Amino acid sequence: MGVFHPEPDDHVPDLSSGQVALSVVMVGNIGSGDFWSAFQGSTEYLNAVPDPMDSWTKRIIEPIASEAGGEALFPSDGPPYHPFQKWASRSVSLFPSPIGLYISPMWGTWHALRAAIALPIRLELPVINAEAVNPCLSCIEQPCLHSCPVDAFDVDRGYDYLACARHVASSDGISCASKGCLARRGCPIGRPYTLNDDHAAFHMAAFVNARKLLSEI
Ligand code: B12
Ligand code: SF4
Ligand code: SF4
Repeated sequence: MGVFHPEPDDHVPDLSSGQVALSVVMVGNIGSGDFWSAFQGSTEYLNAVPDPMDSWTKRIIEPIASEAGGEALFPSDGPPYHPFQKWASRSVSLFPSPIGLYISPMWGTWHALRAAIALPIRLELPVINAEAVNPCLSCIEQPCLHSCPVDAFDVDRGYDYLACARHVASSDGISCASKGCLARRGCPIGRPYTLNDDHAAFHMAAFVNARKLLSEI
């Protein structure tokens, strides 16, 4: 997705060799497209191993990172988790939205972050669009905040993920479970990049089945 040069408040760890990370390459997917079809062909998906997308990503990215003399970090490493959304916004035009997800003026919230490759060399940075602005600033109606059937988003309280998970797991939550979050789908930005139904349902099932969450809902 992009590259950035870490500053101390990015909290990028040193490599295990002790070298300082001078560049970080962010790896992610936008929408479903080739990413989803490639994943569906992976042994991890076909054999239904636990956390198949994370396992597949690690198998593919780790050798690429080490061949480049670097080290791969993953969004699921933790807790504590690495601040992947902040890292991504340092490398490409992404902005916080009122529903916690980061948004691009081009593809809306329809990206996911898969890995970060920390390198001990200073890469030249690609040009990013410095004129890009957060689309939420000119979004008067903010449909994302009014589309959730259980009002899981509250500007003061934040995101009530338990209320969300209960709804998604219930018979009333079929739309969210099979096509993805209604609040996310309510956003007018980047609609052509909306996840396809299989892909959306895969992530919603993973969210509802998250081991820790299961004990709470
Ligand atoms: C923990 C976590 C969750 C927890 C959130 C717990 C909470 N307190 O709210 C749970 C399991 C509920 C969750 C759910 C989802 N998450 Co999440 N999550 C993470 C994770 C692993 C760590 C976040 C963190 O602690 N960051 C570090 C701290 C320092 O930063 P922070 O800004 O304070 O982090 C807060 C927010 O990130 C927030 N958060 C995390 N996910 C979500 C989702 C929503 C909708 C909201 C409002 C807030 C939120 O919770 C964090 C702690 O308060 C990140 C990956 C990563 N390493 O960043 C993904 C991540 C933020 N999640 C992501 C996504 C897409 C989702 C889902 C939408 C997945 C799905 N099903 O499709 C769901 C939401 C369900 C829905 N309504 O659709 C993406 C966001 C991409 C983007 N466009 O910004 C990330 C970056 C993962 C990825 N691989 O790309 N998530
Ligand atoms: S609906 Fe409007 S406020 Fe909400 S995420 Fe989309 S652009 Fe931002
Ligand atoms: S998945 Fe459904 S219940 Fe959860 S926040 Fe989105 S719209 Fe609300």
